[in-house]
Amino acid sequence: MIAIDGQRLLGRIRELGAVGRDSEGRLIRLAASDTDRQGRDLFVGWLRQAALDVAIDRVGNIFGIWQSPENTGQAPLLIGSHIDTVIDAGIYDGCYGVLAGLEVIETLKASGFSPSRPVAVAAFTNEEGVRYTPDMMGSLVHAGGVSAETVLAAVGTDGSVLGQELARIGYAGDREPGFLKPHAYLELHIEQGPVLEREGLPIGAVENLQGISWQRVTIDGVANHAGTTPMSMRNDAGHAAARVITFLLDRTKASNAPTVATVGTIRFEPNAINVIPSRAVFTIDLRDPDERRLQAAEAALAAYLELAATENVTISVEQLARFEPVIFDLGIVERIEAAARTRGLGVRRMTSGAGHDAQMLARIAPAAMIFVPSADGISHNPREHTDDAELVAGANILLDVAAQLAK
Ligand code: HGY
Ligand code: MN
Ligand code: MN
Ligand code: MN
Repeated sequence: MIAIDGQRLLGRIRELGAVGRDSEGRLIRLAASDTDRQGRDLFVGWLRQAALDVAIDRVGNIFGIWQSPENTGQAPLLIGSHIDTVIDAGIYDGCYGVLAGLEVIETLKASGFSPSRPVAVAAFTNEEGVRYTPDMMGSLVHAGGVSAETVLAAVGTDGSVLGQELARIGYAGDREPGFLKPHAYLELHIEQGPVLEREGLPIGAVENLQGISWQRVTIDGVANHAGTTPMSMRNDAGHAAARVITFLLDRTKASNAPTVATVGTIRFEPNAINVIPSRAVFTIDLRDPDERRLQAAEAALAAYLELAATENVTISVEQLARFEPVIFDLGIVERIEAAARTRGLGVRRMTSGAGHDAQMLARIAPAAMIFVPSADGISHNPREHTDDAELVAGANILLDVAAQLAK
């Protein structure tokens, strides 16, 4: 059985993981930032070294395509993920899947394998959604879920405009988004959760992915003096926010359902120790594998926001992203399981708690994901870790399934 060049893959993961460190050593490559450009430049350099055709579309999605005159008319097998990161990130989230995709292509090329169709690797723009919302943005455009114009006009948390930033960093490409219609899509990713490690399994065959609802809540009250204003006479945006957040998290925890709720950002205005907040702005990340349960959680939140608004404050909600749960292609899931067993690797089917580009590509092609374990289930954290042997094993499963789908 052919196998990937593990040292080359691991070396590239570490080399890309060193790009975009701030003065405190934190890894930050937010979409279309200068550090994102550095990561992109490194990746494109590797694509060119591998003699792949490089294509960049208008929203900055990068493709490395291995094609021959014999197969260039066929729909390609696409392997992808992302190389943008969250703030203070680990080095594996997204990058592992992109670099493993490149590694698989280089290994297949070197082995003399001649695919019946092109094989391409993609790094999609702004999967993380930290600077611009929604997340999985580049793959959503690729799948036709939103127009390039809408996305290029997106205003970031720093007031920047995505289209201008992509042009500034040299990644406003000329290809029309969606130009590459995949025959099938594969994504290899760290699990970012505790399941595989807890069960001592090296491979996850991901069969579905939970729905996601991102909202921004703005609560407006009246700034007043912290010392002179009786509690009964306050329009306290901070107190209302605290009540909504406590309700949401306590209710979700008490439900014992798979639903998860996160309030990851919050800010008060004027944000002074002795001023009753006039405004509170916070974001909500709600997820559930079941669409009905997700809708029920959204409805409960909406009802409570109505209630909170009676506390002399006004409340407005902006929906930042909303994606339904996704079921992946059973045929590919079965290939992943069979490939793992052939290599003597333990495997189980599982749900993805995290959002991924695969959930967008699943709209236009048969798609599935391969997971490898995350130490302590930690991710979106510099402690993110997966053992070298597990990283190589996952990439070999990607190789085997890719070879089958490209034959
Ligand atoms: O939020 C997510 O699940 C993804 O990592 N953007
Ligand atoms: Mn990711
Ligand atoms: Mn992520
Ligand atoms: Mn993700």
